[in-house]
Amino acid sequence: MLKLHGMSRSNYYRLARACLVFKRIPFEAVNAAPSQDEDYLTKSPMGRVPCLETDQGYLSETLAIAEYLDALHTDRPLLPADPWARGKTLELIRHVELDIELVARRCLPAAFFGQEASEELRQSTRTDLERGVRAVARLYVCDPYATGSEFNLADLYTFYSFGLAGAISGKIFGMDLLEGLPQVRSLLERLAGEDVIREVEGT
Ligand SMILES: N[C@@H](CCC(=O)N[C@@H](CS)C(=O)NCC(=O)O)C(=O)O
Repeated sequence: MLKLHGMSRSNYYRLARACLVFKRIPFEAVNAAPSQDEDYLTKSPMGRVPCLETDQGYLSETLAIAEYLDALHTDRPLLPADPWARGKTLELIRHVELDIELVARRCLPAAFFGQEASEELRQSTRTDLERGVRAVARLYVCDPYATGSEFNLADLYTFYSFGLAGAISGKIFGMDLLEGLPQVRSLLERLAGEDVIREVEGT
């Protein structure tokens, strides 16, 4: 049986967990924290969570895990089969991850762990976040789901990335990340009611 290593505090772990739940693939949850121990680095080379344990070995990186699960079980696809729709879905996912989530994360230690963030870091983070928001605003369809009529992996990335990025930007800049993205605000409300998210979030 597949084993998902990670901890529920991690938004990426919950995202990977949501992929398994959505696809109705049985798995065992293994509690693990990020670690630079040699043993853990053989499973996840940057020491991050989540990672997936399979009969063939370990797989890190949530997008790689999602694509693996989708190829392993073709029922209930996470990514569209149509090449264009798939490309557009992955394009949105990458921009959400690289230009929203990872940008906001620069200020995560200041937002949640009492560390200092210099004025320069705050400024560059805010500028880059605003640019990321303008970028994804051009890509979201939100009719009713992130990329159109079907729920897919972009919806899961939206839910799990915007939750964290919104919390960080609210705390550090007093900024409402969704102000320029009313369509995403409504989407997030809809997504919170999806069975898969309710199951993973325990709501
Ligand atoms: N790109 C990775 C990011 C995963 C990630 O950043 N996980 C965090 C927990 S939410 C972590 O393990 N951080 C520890 C670290 O970066 O050393 C993925 O898609 O899985």
